[in-house]
Amino acid sequence: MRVTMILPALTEATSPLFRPIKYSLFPPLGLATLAGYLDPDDEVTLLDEHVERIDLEALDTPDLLVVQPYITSARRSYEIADHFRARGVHVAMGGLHVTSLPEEAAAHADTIFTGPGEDTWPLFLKEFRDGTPARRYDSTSRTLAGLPPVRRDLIKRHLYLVPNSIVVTRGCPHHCDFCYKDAFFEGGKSFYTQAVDDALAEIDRLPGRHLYFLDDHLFGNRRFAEALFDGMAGTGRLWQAAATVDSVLRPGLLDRAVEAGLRSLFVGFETVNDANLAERRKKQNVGADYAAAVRRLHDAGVMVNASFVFGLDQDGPDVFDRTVEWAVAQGIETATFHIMTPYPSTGLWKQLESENRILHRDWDRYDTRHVVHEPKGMTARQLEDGYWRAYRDFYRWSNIWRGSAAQPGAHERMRHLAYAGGWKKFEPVWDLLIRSRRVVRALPLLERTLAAFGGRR
Ligand code: B12
Ligand code: SF4
Repeated sequence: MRVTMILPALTEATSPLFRPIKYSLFPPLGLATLAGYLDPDDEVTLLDEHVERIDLEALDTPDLLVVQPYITSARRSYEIADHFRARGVHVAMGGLHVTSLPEEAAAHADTIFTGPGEDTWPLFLKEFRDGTPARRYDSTSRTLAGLPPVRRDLIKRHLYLVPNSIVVTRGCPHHCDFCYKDAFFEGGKSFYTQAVDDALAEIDRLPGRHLYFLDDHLFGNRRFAEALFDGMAGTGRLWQAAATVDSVLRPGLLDRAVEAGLRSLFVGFETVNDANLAERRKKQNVGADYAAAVRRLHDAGVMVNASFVFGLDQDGPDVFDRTVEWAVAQGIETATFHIMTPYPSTGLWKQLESENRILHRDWDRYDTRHVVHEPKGMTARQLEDGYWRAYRDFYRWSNIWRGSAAQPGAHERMRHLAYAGGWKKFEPVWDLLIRSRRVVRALPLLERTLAAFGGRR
């Protein structure tokens, strides 16, 4: 059987003028995971539009086309799907956006899948080969036991800065109401892990030193995380991951992660306004000492990538300056800002829709950089302008210097300058690397920065 798998991209990621490095960070792990279930004699092509041009007319006609739309690439995904269906190809579509809006997706696919694919995808493959594929498969049984190895041989490693991305858990134990998670995992478990040995075996298959765990909350299951970190200790890996404020503050776990090679952590602080947290059901952050969490990470030699959301209902026009000021004063190395974006079928979406505050359904603009809802404490204009100002202010050289001065020692100050400066200030250099199609050449530099400056001295 001939199978083509496509991860379509939003327009910005394919722009000939400027391509932000973030689109060349990670390979299409979801599709490479699904490819693991195909037979060895199936012919598979895996295409990622974020890093390669896809000329639909020039592509061969496969027996099966697999498309994974995110909300921001939904329009392009449907265009690709329609094109292949017109050529008589069976189109299978699944993932986050399909799960949010199955009826919308079903108009462009022969078969749709809701939820994670590990249970439904193998069943579909069997039925497809038998000539009896269903129109829709809903995932209910959730396990990562017996997961076939991810087909990393299909990934064009040289096109990515972080080819070694990996996920060893699915979902998260929390229930923030703006998050994709509860809707995506509805109908079954919403947080589960691989067996520790399987996760360690998957890690072993990855070449080089650097890893990026894309798990929503790598520290979410303490027993699993401890065993994983113990298994990784002494292997010389350097890695980055995401976890919550409360898990960082819990004694013990962070130290084991650092021993195992953790060098930078993505933390969802979300807001400096406590009143927002309860409203958005981010209960694990309520009353948490954010400053203590940053201190603890810095003391352990871990850099912080802080994530913040603007435009929550308790935010006024002062939120941008307050957030940037707080982040700079803590010496946070990198920050990601987002405009609050209600994804269809989340709790937040349902609330705003019932209040008639959803401005439009142009999914292209649901990219967390455009205002798509009617804010409460400011105008949409103030929100969008404030968002861009926050990025400019946070990454100003004067603030990078100030941030570095807040670090505990000279070593950390150097690291701060190298990492924060390198990340945002050299975007044109990243752009050049992307164009030369050799992004992976920057990986040793990232590894050296993490190795030289990270960890406990
Ligand atoms: C890595 C990542 C990125 C990377 C690269 C994505 C990539 N190459 O795949 C980058 C940095 C480019 C990125 C960018 C963005 N991202 Co992003 N990203 C993620 C992240 C952290 C991990 C994705 C991943 O690899 N998961 C692991 C794999 C194994 O799971 P999976 O891809 O979902 O695939 C499984 C299932 O979905 C299903 N499945 C998927 N497709 C199909 C198809 C079929 C036929 C079947 C059967 C099953 C199936 O089976 C797979 C195996 O279980 C997720 C968070 C998350 N936990 O998913 C956010 C996430 C996907 N991103 C999100 C967003 C909003 C964005 C941005 C708009 C953010 C921004 N402001 O820039 C951009 C634009 C994305 C775009 N191109 O349109 C949202 C999506 C919301 C939505 N409803 O679509 C998420 C969920 C984060 C969040 N919490 O809000 N992102
Ligand atoms: S902690 Fe993060 S991943 Fe978990 S539900 Fe909240 S936003 Fe989603």
